[in-house]
Amino acid sequence: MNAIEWKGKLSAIRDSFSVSITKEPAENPEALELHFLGRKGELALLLRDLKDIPLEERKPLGALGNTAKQEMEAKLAELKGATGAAGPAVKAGIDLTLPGWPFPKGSLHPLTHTMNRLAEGFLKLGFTMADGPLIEDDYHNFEALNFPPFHPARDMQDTFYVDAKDSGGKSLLLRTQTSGVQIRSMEKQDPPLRVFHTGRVFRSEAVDASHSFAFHQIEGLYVDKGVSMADLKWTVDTFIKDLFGSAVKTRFNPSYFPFVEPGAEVDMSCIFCKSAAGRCPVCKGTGWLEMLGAGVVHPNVLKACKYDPEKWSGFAFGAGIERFAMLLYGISDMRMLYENDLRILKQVQ
Ligand code: 2NM
Repeated sequence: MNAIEWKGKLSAIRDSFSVSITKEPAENPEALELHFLGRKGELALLLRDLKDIPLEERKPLGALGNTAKQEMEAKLAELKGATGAAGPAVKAGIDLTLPGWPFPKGSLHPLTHTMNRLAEGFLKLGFTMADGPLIEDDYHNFEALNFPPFHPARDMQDTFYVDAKDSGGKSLLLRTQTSGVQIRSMEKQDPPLRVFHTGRVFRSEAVDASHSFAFHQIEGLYVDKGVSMADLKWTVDTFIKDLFGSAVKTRFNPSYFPFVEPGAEVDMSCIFCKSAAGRCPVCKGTGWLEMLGAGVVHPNVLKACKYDPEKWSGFAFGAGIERFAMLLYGISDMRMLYENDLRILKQVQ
């Protein structure tokens, strides 16, 4: 082979390479590299043929060969980069240049988590989940619950009244407690009955670290033959131990709610200080946290729902969900639950 023939072969290889790398669909760059630049590739074989060419002509031909090799290497690198970053995958609708795992995903609000956990506890105890309206009439929010008009206990539950033209003369309001759901359950269903409800309630309150004009409650009701305060105590104690651990104790103090008699406030032993003494900021050193209100359903409430109080009896309980959420997730100010600060929300997944 002489120098002219060698140059002709080099240019044929370059042409063939140019055609190969612009083909549609693109050829595999690794296969092209092997074919043209590999140890037994077309260019390597041609460079080996240089040994037959007289020494004085060999040098410039060698330089031409090297330049061709560098150009081909650069083109192949370009092709590899293109298929790697935005090649067929982008055509398929997947952008591989986007950041990968961990992909940011939403999570349930701490209050929703808490409501789910409370619901789980009562579903396990055989209670059924019930639902009802946020805008209630005066009857289901107050009257059926043994709050007659002008009863002083209504003062503690001042609320927002709704001026509705088509309410049929009923006074409508944003419910101050979820008890209306229990009343509606009794209206719909004959005893025995075991229901609970979690949801939002409203009161005309000034907002601070432990008060809000809109908050959440869980309430439950069990009516059957011979249901007593003892059943209430076992149910509440079992529920609290399920949620906070079996080491937690509960205690009942007498209290007043118009819809129960007798009525009680239920405390649980403080889960932060673990003793009655000391300066625990959560229980203020008392060793106890007030968690629920409860009692044996007042005969007037049963009568309002056409349940015969001589035949049936029941217990009911109610609690603020924010309190549970704050204790379960270590949140010290209730407002943190409403401000939608992702730094707070993301801590509960
Ligand atoms: C509480 C405390 C005590 C309660 C009573 C009823 C009903 F409808 F059966 F009468 N529902 N919820 C109740 C009882 C609620 O919340 C502090």
